[in-house]
Amino acid sequence: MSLTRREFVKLCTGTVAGLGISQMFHPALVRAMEEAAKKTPVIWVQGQGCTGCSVSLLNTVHPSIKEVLLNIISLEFHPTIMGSEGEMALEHMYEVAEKFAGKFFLAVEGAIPKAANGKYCIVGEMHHREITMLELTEELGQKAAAVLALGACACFDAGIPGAEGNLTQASSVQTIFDEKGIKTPVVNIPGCPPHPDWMVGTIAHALMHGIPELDDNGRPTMFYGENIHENCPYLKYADDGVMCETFTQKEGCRMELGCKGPNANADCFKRKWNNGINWCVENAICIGCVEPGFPDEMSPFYEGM
Ligand code: FSX
Ligand code: SF4
Ligand code: SF4
Repeated sequence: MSLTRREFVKLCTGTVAGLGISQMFHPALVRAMEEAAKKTPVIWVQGQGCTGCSVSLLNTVHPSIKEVLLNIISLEFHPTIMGSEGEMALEHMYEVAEKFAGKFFLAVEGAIPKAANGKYCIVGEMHHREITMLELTEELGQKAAAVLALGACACFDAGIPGAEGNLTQASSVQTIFDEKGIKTPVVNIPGCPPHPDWMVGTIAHALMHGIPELDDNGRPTMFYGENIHENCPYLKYADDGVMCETFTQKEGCRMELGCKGPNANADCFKRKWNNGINWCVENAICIGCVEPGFPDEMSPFYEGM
């Protein structure tokens, strides 16, 4: 079966009658994703990151990670969760990239260091030759149908590895592509880490309908199209000038504690995290992890304490 884009967006945003946000991946959508995934492999590579993006993916609840890995994503390579390793795994990855050239999706987690010819991030070794994240990104990136840049580190200014100092010249996927003239489309899925739904949902959309609508920062508008402050449950306190002095205070806006919600665009306020249980602003503040310039331009994270 297939869903129209409109139906998919309805399912993703939970606007179908009777479908709550936490149940955003409706069984019909899961079946459609299973069909689409049979044709399109995903290769997932990791550069400079903390593996938090992968850990976040493993926290997906609707659908479960078991469903995602066994039925939805034809994941042919993933350094953290695959059973294979070493040259055998790399050979398989290159074979898939060759066989499905122009058709597979490349997921890039983490930044790509350019300094020292990429030697700060070695992803493996083949025939006694070290393979850098830089060359892997260029080689596979040229062959992919599209690249999903996962996490703040793979997007914009390369997140935490790209923060002030940046001795390794950590760079995002789009930066590398611009410098090398690689035209493969890049979808940015920022966040440190990104919400599992943002990753699974974007991959599902790419598999079924192609690249989703993107904003000026290359992010899917279906997940990053709304401002956190404008939709925050604490907005009424902000408007009334009622400010929190501590994180434990239940009533009051967190702006004076450093909240970056006014500068952040993502649907955390309604999607929430940890299977819809809570989100950053409820217990702390938004640090603007989905925006270009994170973390330097969002620092200091905490204020007034
Ligand atoms: Fe970066 Fe991914 Fe931040 Fe970590 O690996 S987006 S450091 S939470 O998770 O790349
Ligand atoms: Fe805006 Fe943050 Fe205050 Fe919410 S807590 S109203 S996002 S400044
Ligand atoms: Fe990132 Fe802010 Fe969303 Fe938390 S609330 S995940 S810091 S954008």
